[in-house]
Amino acid sequence: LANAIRGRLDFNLGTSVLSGMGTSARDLSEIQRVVFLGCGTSLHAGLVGEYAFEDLADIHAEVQQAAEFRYRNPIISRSDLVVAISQSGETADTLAAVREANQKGAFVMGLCNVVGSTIARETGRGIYLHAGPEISVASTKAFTCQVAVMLMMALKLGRGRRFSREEGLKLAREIERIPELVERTIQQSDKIEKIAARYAEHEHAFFIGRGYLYPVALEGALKLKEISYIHAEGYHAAELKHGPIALLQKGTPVIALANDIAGKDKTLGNVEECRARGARILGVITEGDKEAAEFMDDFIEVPACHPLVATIPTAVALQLLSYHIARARGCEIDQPRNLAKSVTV
Ligand code: F1P
Repeated sequence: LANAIRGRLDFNLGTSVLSGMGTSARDLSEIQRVVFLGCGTSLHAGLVGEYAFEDLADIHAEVQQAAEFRYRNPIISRSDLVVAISQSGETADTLAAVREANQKGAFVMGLCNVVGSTIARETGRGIYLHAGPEISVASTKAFTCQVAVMLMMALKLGRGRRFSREEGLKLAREIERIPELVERTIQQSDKIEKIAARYAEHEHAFFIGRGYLYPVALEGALKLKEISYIHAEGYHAAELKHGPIALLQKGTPVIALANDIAGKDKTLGNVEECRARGARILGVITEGDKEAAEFMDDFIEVPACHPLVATIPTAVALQLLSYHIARARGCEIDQPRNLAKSVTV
């Protein structure tokens, strides 16, 4: 993670991240829309990218499922920046989408971890994450690095659009804190292990979040499914009552991402609705937030930080939760059944 951040936060010259993209600010000034593409964890990272680009860079951004790209007739033009996100750089659906976007003349770049991978080569320009080798099948540090790099890109492109240089520097300093925030979250591993033991026997779980934490809720559910084989679904907190709430019964685990950021009160309201149906609530909250802690049966604290940056320690807390639940269930964590590191067909 520190590698992904290092050397890219040069805000005075406006070059570091852009030079990593193999392009110039002038090329990018023509861009009208940013389309993020990915599968699985990379798709969830793309959703954070969408929020960050709109919020920080004031550019129309959207995430599209790479898996569906070739089965529709997606509208992509020369004024689109297409960002293909892939840890392995070999995922077949993402690669097919890259080829189609290339054909349509879009400005296509890759966000890959594996140097020299097919997507990295076929995009021609892009950023390597330098997240180190992902030993386990389920993507973990690639997600946090993808998010960190996209925050930096959004910050770079947004300077002078949405915020002043001073505000940009403030957020840059927050991004620089990410390794420390993650370290502090990892230090809670023993506490998370004890909490995990209370959730390891269940066969279903729901993850809820809103705003920047919505994609993290999706990713938390995916990690739990992948490595512990618990049926887990991530929902926007407000979507729960549009159907899924019917599934809640006494003891059903609901993991509520209720960090102290915009929308927290609404999420706490949703927690109350779940509690009224007998759900057991595990909250992820901001360190020292006594008000939020009151709503929870159990809680994991993550350090206070900028809402965009909070996505990263929160994701790490959920990765640790899945890890400990999977261990308690005796699952093979690094090589989960039925999963391949890169899905090349
Ligand atoms: C996409 C992905 C991973 C997942 C698993 C299967 O990979 O869905 O997110 O954890 O490894 O593939 P990639 O395109 O990011 O390499």
